[in-house]
Amino acid sequence: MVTKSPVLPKRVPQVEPDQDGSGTVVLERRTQKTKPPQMYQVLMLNDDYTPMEFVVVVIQEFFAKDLETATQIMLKIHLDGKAVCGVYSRDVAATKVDQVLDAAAKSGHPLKCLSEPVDF
Ligand code: TYC
Repeated sequence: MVTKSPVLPKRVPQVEPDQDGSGTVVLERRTQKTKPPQMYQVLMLNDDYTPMEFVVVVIQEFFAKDLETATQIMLKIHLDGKAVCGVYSRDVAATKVDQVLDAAAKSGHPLKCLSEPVDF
């Protein structure tokens, strides 16, 4: 007669093999092995020369914000000296900084932007 082996859950519980031949197995709940990736915030800095309208357009264009949100961020930069425009993975954050600095340089504005690890 052909007997089917029972279908057991594959992953839960985790059963460690009987390593020392004692017949004892360890039921173990594994802790998470992978950490979430470090994220980077893109900050824009205030200056006395870049027009407010230009900053609002840049924030809308490169950080996908609507007009009202972009205006609020621009005003925060103007009043506090800096503000976070968005939080991204390292490469995306670096690209955003390049895009902003490029657009500012092409328009002749001294607008500055940088990225730093979150919890810096
Ligand atoms: N302070 C600028 C002005 O009064 C406006 C400004 C806002 C500049 C934000 C840069 O990141 C900036 N024209």
